[in-house]
Amino acid sequence: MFQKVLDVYGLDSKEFTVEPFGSGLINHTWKVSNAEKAYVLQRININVFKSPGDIAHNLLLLKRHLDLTAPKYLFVAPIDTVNGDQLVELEGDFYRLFPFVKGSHSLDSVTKSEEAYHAAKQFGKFTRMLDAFDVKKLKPTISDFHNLPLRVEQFKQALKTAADDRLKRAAWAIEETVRHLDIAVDYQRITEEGNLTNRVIHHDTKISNVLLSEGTGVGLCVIDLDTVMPGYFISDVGDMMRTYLSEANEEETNLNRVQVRVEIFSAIYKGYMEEMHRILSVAEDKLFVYSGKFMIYMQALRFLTDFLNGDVYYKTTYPEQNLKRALNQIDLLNKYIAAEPEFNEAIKAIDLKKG
Ligand code: GN1
Ligand code: MG
Repeated sequence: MFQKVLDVYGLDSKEFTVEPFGSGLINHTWKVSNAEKAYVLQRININVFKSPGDIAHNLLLLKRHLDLTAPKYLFVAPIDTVNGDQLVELEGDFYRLFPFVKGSHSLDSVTKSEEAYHAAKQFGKFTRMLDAFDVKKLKPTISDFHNLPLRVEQFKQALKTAADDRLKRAAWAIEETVRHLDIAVDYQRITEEGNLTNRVIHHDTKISNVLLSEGTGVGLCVIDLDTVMPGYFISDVGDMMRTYLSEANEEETNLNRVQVRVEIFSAIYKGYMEEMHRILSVAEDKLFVYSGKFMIYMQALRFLTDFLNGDVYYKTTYPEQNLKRALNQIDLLNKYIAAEPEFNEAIKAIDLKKG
């Protein structure tokens, strides 16, 4: 398979080492490298991304826009094949090849505030650089991806169809998820009031999706652009809260290790808002703290729904993994809510010189 795919790019697989790369739950990723050159090869999960062509379409439009408006901005778009395509179809699967950014590295977890700051700055910068781009031109690569009311509906549906033993094992998680339904009610109100603007949003802002300079640790760019599509800033900020505040991630089963670190919250706020505070409306600013609740809750719902559905969406390596992930996210949510007063104080202490 590797040879056939690399052929399309004019590369000889015999000259490269190919090894699994990264830790994504959806696509398959490999690093293709030798002493001189390095690439990242990815197979798109077409059960999730039903029209891979839409991803290529979006990235091409964004690349053209940035080539004109910000040629120095590092935008890691797929490499063209020898025929000038951005996507390769092979035996029903779809592949892309990316350049591996020299002198870069990525992290699997946030240990220091500066890491959160640089990452948040890169995600803020990404949306800011594309502020003048007509977001309506982008296709939703996964429809209703962060539509919280729809995720609630899918959860309710799963409750009706789940196997009895799964319902039993998930009883406490279900109770907690129902208890927090007000977060979805808030979302409905916020969107109905028209307080959120559609922007170019990344939708997967985990720390491993930012490349940092190997030498200085400064942010270089964001990667993993499959879910770049129209959306609300609360998705990107919320996913940073979800994945940076605790050093232990969603796989952690010892919930004592799940924490929310207020200094990391401040770093996310500072990094993101330094780029975005002139762009976000006052109504959007006020949703900064809400964004964490929104994303953590939605992820808890999604893991729990997948457990109830018999683990059909997320890759798993042991039987109750999706339930454990849901319990982790519920715990994180409860800790997040308890820390809200501290978050609000932290925001007040940061001076962004709004203007
Ligand atoms: C999936 O594959 P990965 O790890 O980039 C998921 C995200 C979830 C995340 C949870 C397309 O992302 O929405 O937040 O798992 N992506 C998709 O780890 O569903
Ligand atoms: Mg991803």
